[in-house]
Amino acid sequence: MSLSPTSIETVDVILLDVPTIRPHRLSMTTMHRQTLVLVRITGNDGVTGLGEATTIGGLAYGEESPESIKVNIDTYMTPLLTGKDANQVAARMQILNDNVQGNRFAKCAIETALCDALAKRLGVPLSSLFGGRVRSSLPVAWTLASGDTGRDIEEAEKMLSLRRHNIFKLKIGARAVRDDAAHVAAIKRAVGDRGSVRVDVNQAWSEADAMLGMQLLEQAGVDLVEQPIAAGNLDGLRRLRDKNRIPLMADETLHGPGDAYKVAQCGAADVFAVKITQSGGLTGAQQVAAIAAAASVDLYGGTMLEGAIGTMASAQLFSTFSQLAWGTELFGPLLLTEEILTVPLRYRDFSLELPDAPGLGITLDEDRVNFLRRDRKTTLVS
Ligand code: MUC
Ligand code: MG
Repeated sequence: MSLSPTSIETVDVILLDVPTIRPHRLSMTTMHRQTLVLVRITGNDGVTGLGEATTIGGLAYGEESPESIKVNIDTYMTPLLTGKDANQVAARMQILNDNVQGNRFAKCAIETALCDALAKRLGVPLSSLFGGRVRSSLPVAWTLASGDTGRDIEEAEKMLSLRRHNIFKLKIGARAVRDDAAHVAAIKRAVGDRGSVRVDVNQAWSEADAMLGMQLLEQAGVDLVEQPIAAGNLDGLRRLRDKNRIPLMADETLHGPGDAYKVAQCGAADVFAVKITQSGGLTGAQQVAAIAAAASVDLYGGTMLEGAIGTMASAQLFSTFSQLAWGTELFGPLLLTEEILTVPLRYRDFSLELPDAPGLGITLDEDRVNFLRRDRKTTLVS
């Protein structure tokens, strides 16, 4: 089947401010709300593709903020896209990469929106553009990050009884190592063999802290330690791996295939947390997975706590990975108080199910989106 060229007419970026269901504490920030960055690209055939460039905590986590993503797309990327063929996704991304340094999250949202629209025009799920699915549902972890041990245990019990999650990732690193280890050990004792307990330190430890922390966590029965030390310290990550049995996962260290290659070559991680945004898009994330496969590194499907669009875009790609040994953490929409889809994503039996409809397979609830958008007041007035 051949597609006739479709000219890109509009690229819209909107910010939605959505409260979280409880404070979400990471070592570098505490979130009370999430700012979803949504991108819509519409062609002259009237087909619209959706993408998302959401990050965590303004500039606390990554180098792009919601506001910088919007201004950079509006000012620099949209003029490179409008009037060009929407169906030549690789050509569109090449022009962006030739003219715009960095800005991986923004590029991810644009690539996702172009792929969503192309898959809709072809009448296939987005996963078909990346080789097709090898699984129709994905295991989904839940992050325990209330900051309170008792509350975290209650939350884990609730998730187990709902059969929503049996993999728990604990956010640590803000407290002293021994205090954090005691908090994790109490949760692991409560969960027992009913679930997997893992930790994410978000770079907060020194190498010496990490050496102690990983030993205490291994004794506590923790299955995986994510990004214990600074993103750029590959030698340190390798030394930690050499001296500990507990598997080590790289997250902030990975910004696309170039980093994945270096980490694999240095032997700095047992597992890659693949994120579509940090990888600069779906193609970059697919390349990270290919490097992992070539280097016998395990995979985990990561999140930037995106809403439904970024979560489903990630799920569509991760469904094509031949191995996904550590599952995913695609729970972002469940952390938010507001639903922005006409039909919510389907979480059940500890997994997220993939829809069969074309493209991302989701439909935005435009009334809710309009209600939540940051510029609503100006929109109403103008
Ligand atoms: C991260 O560092 O992995 C993923 C889950 C969560 O709670 O935070 C994110 C970011
Ligand atoms: Mg992480």
